[in-house]
This record gives sequence, C-alpha cells and structure tokens, in this order.
Amino acid sequence: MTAEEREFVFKITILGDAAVGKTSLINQFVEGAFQEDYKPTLGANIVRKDVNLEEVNAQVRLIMWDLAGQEKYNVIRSMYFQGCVGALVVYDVTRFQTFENIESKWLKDFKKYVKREGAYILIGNKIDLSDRRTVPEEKGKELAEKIQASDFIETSAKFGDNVEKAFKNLVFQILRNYGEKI
Ligand code: G3D
Ligand code: MG
Repeated sequence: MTAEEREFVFKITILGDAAVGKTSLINQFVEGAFQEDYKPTLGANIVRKDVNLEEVNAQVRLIMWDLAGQEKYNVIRSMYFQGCVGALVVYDVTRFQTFENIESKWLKDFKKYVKREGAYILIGNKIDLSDRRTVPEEKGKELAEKIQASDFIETSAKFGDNVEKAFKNLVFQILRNYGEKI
C-alpha cells in the first residue's frame, strides 16, 4: 500500500549582508543558472519553487523571500518574517565582516521574529574564490555549532556547488520540526 503524497507550503528567508550571494543562490536553485547581470531587487522579491521529495513522498512548495536593499529592511521586517519557518543564513567566505554579522545581526533578528521551531542553516558562499578566502571552513563549522544551526554547508552560487543540497537540507529540517520522522 502506498501512502498518499502530502503537500506542504513553507515560507523561508535568505538572510545575510548585501552581496553575499543571496539572490544568486535562489537563482541557481530555481533556474539552475547563474545570472551575472542580476539587478538587485527593491524591498523583497518573492520567488516560488515546488520541490518534490520522493524520499518522503511529499511535495513542498517553497516560498522564498529574498531581501534586497538592507536599508529597506527595517520597514518591512515584521512582514518579512511573518509566517516564516526557516532560513538560510549566508556569509561570503571572502569577507570576514559578513561572517561576523551572522550572529550579531541576522540570527538575532531571525530569533526575535520567528518562533522557536524555526530552522536555520549556516551557509558560507563563494567557495570558488579560493584564493580570496578569509573565513576558513573550520571557523564556519565552529560558528554553526555555537549558534546551533541545523547544518553548515559551503556553496558556490556561481557554479552551483551544494546549492540544491542547502535548500533541500533546510526543507528536511523544517519537516522534522513539524514532527516528520525523516
Ligand atoms: P545578494 O543578493 O546577497 O546581495 P548577489 O548578492 O546574489 O546579488 O551577489 C552579489 C555579487 O556576488 C554578484 O556579483 C554575484 O555575481 C556574486 N556572487 C554571488 N555568489 C557567488 C559565488 O558563489 N561565487 C562568485 N565568484 N561570485 C558570486 P556582481 O559583480 O554582479 O556584483
Ligand atoms: Mg539580492
């Protein structure tokens, strides 16, 4: 006997400083393509993708809120986080300041606005720029443990490395938080 496929709708956010690669990660995940000439969106851009999880016989519609200009963030903050169940928290491995802002800024906001069960994964992006790296992988791992992120994944939104894995792992963690045994 096969169980009927279940459907979920999850709103997630992609957090992190300007230019860490938030929009590029979404583009790579949604279109499998890297748009070199992507123009920053105004306010928040809302992108949808249906993810089929055959492993658990579930269909998940992901509603991704992509934040643009950081200055606009204050105005839309509560709307931005309303109903959000998970986040990718992203820094740029070539800019140490973006790493430092994870805990002091982005995670702080997420925890303030999203209820306790909200899942988050720490992402170190731009690993293709290996000669410019200033945040070692070990540092990322340490931070992920410290902030109790569900996972730590290094990505290249430019070449697609680990991008699908990052989004899928977040979805699995959200499902676990909802009591799914996976
Ligand atoms: P944001 O949405 O977080 O502000 P964007 O960041 O996705 O707009 O990316 C900011 C810049 O970083 C863009 O370059 C983009 O092409 C680049 N970028 C994003 N991810 C990667 C990556 O994994 N590797 C490399 N090498 N570059 C990346 P521009 O030049 O358009 O500003
Ligand atoms: Mg952007």
